[in-house]
Amino acid sequence: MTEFRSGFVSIIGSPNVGKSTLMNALVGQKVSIVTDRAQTTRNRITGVVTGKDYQIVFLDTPGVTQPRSKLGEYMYKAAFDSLESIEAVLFVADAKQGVREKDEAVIASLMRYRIPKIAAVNKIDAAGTDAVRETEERIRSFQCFDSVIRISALNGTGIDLLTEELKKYLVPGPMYFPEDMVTDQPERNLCGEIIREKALILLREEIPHGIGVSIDKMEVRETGNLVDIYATIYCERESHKGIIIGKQGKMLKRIGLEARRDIESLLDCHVNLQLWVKYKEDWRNKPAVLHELGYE
Ligand SMILES: Nc1nc2c(ncn2[C@@H]2O[C@H](COP(=O)(O)OP(=O)(O)OP(=O)(O)O)[C@@H](O)[C@H]2O)c(=O)[nH]1
Ligand SMILES: [Mg+2]
Repeated sequence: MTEFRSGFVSIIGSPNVGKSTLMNALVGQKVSIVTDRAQTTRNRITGVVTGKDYQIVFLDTPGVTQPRSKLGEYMYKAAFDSLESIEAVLFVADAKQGVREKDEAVIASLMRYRIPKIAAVNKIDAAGTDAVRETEERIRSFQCFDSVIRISALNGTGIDLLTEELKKYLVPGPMYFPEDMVTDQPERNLCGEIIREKALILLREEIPHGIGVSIDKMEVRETGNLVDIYATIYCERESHKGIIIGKQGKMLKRIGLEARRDIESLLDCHVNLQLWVKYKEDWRNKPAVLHELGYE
């Protein structure tokens, strides 16, 4: 019998390059939220892939940027702390954007860690051949990557190849999570993230970055197949409240409707979702609020 092999792989890169989309593709299920905006992921999110004789535990991390608030510092730390005691790091670049200064800064930071490094050149479906080649060549020129693989996290190109490559770095070890588990996030957190995703997608302008979601109560009704969820969307400016609620409450209703649909399929039951909006000045810099929203 072959020995069981396992290991942790951190997914690191600049904001918006497709790290969360990639983790969802690797896991085969949506465990991390995705939007077209930078700084969507705020926490380290675990995604688990289990095969007959192996298990890979992926850690999706917030895009690396210079922190501008206490929340930003927390996100930066979540990304780099994930590099402790792992088997490999998966660096992601966006072929459409190429290797920018900020991507180079991430690579430079990674070079300090003596762990195997794999690079994924993502979004090859949307970038021209020259852009893909240039991005790949530039990444190779750093000479710190064990391999560089072209992928499209969106349509699945190269995902199997990437998984095979990553399997090489697993070591004999335990099954860290039960084989049917795809993430260690409690349902409560997943629900909060789904609401945040819908709000980010539906709201434009400056507001989204200042949004936080707390699940205040989640209760199964005694009558059966129904869960009541009470959640609050926090914003950091008084004026944002009205925008999130919208004319005659339309925006909040839409956020609630779309979030409820996803939460129902996640929990596989009916959901009664009640959303509130509260203003908490500059909450991204307040340790107590950050703690309340799960950014510890
Ligand atoms: N065309 C194309 N778009 C992609 C691909 N992968 C991701 N995207 C898009 O890129 C955007 C950002 O994706 P995310 O997965 O949220 O990126 P991220 O790196 O996790 O972003 P942060 O969490 O903010 O750091 C979304 O609009 C995705 O749909 C891809 O392979 N091809
Ligand atoms: Mg992300």
